[in-house]
Amino acid sequence: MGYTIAQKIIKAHLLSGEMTVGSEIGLRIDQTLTQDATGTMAYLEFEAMGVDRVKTERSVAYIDHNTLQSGFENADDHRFIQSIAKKHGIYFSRPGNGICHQVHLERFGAPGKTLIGSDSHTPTCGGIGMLSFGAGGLDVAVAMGGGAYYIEMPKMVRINLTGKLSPWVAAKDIILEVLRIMSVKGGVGKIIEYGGEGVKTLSVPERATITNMGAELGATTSIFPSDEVTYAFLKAQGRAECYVEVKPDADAQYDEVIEIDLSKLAPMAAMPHSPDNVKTVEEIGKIKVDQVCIGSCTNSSLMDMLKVAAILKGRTVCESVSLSIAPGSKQVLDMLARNGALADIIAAGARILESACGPCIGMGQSPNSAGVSLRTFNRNFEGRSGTADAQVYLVSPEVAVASALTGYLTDPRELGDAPVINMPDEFLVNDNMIALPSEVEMASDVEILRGPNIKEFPNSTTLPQDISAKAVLKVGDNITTDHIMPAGSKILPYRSNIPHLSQYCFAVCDTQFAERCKKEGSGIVIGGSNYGQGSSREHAALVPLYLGVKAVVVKSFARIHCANLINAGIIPLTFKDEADYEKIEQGDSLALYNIRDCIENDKPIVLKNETKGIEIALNSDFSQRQKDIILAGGLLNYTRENS
Ligand code: MIC
Ligand code: SF4
Repeated sequence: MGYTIAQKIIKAHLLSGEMTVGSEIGLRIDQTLTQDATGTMAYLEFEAMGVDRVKTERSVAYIDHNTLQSGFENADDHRFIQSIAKKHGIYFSRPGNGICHQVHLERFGAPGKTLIGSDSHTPTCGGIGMLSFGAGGLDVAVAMGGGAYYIEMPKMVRINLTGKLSPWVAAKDIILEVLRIMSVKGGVGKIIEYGGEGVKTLSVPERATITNMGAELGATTSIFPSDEVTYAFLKAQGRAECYVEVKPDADAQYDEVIEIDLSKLAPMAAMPHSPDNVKTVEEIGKIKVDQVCIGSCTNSSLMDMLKVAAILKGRTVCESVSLSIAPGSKQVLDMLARNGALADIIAAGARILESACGPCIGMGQSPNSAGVSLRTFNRNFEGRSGTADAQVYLVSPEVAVASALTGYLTDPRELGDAPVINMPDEFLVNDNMIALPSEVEMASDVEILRGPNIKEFPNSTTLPQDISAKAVLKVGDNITTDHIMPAGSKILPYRSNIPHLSQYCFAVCDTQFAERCKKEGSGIVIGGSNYGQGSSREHAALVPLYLGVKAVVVKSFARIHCANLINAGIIPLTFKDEADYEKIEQGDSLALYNIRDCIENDKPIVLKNETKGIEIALNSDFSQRQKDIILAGGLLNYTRENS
């Protein structure tokens, strides 16, 4: 039997386990990336592991999330990360150089290699045939130290692309169609591979838009084959030497096959408040728009920006719309500036933002009250924009810019002929904003610069025999990490200060949550299906740990969050019978007796609801490694015990 692309790369990087679906495998990781909002914590964890020099082929620390700097906190954290990078052999992408995924695709990603990043959109590099995963900061720290990255061997899904996109229909519409078909939990436990005749019609940035938003499917990762289009992109980046061909065997077996005829797609939008709430622009109709934001790691490539500039040229943004544009990297911005496209964007009245995440993570540009915001981003979770009652729609750059001109949601096909944009033969390569690490022999001279914002991360203790705690919170399905640990301009600066962050934990669902946990001293959280979808932020586990959460009992988990809970020493448990979710109310007294023994010796786990006098059966299908981590009280304790 032949192999899929992902299976081939996994096989070449397999350190432990067997490639049978559902069993745990350990992978050798060639490259890592961090961004600043998860990076401070990842590097504190890396320090705690006591490794002198990273053991990967390439590790890069990016500064792209916390660039608002409304106080000293972010600038201090940047200096901390820069000094750590210098000392430990990590490349440092300085603030202003761009969004991690865009820059990594341009400058470092390589087909056939593995990458993990402390950001859920790390699969962007799947656009060039790199097997890339979003992970918690601690997993990235372990990989930097030369350790394996563990996942459950996923199922393989093939999305067969046929035909060619019509004018004004974009790569964004392809992934919105996939989201419409599969939903935000349809990708859990799966790797999505794109194939078919339609692939060669898509440029690398278009492929990267698609793999980027595989994160919204809950997929383990997404990947395209590498081909002559990939080669041309890498060559244009001056990196032809890292090209290798990766493609599936002709007889590769897939667990699921989905067919998409590109020529049948129309411009689409994901409506509030979920990326899978997808309809065509025509179906949604002409709603009035207040704000349009173009950028983010999904749609900020040179190609996207040139398209936007060509459409804006000689026109003016509608009087009632605020249009902001954030080119994804310094390379993109520099090239736009040099070829005059930036002037066209400015002349039309767009507000130019720094090459960073910006409004995507609520760092500025919050919409007006109940405002309708069209964004080329990847997430439209409630409140993420910073305005609680904003209505955020996810759209292609074409729909975004057409709507910015008219003032209402517009099918760009109304604008006449679509601009034709070709990929450049050569990108402007200038890596002067990537600071190199110190030479090994000079490393001991590098001083680590720690600001007062950096506090210790919470320590967990070994798992006790019994846990008795109240159900401190009961929530429904599809709870995102933005619910558990919100971001935005007021909170993000404190990513290295868990005590400060803790007051905002679950505030979107229940403003009393943190206080209640503190009063109780411990707690168990009850949730529905796809709990913890969205970002990779391990703060969504570390902060509940700090607040005394001992276990989370839900219908099902999103992959990265589940791993983060285990790493933090919080037990992730699922109902054997989902209907039992109804048998627990917030405030009930719960107990997990003999939990240590049950986990250690594979005995059935029972949750006792002492308030209602009933017992509820829970699943415990942990790997031996996961069991050992939970028993040790988290991955750091486990690593200390085993080193
Ligand atoms: C996001 O898009 O939600 C983020 C902010 O990039 C997160 C990482 C974080 O919370 O720092 C992600 O996607 O992992
Ligand atoms: Fe940054 Fe938004 Fe991409 Fe997250 S999704 S990495 S916040 S641009």
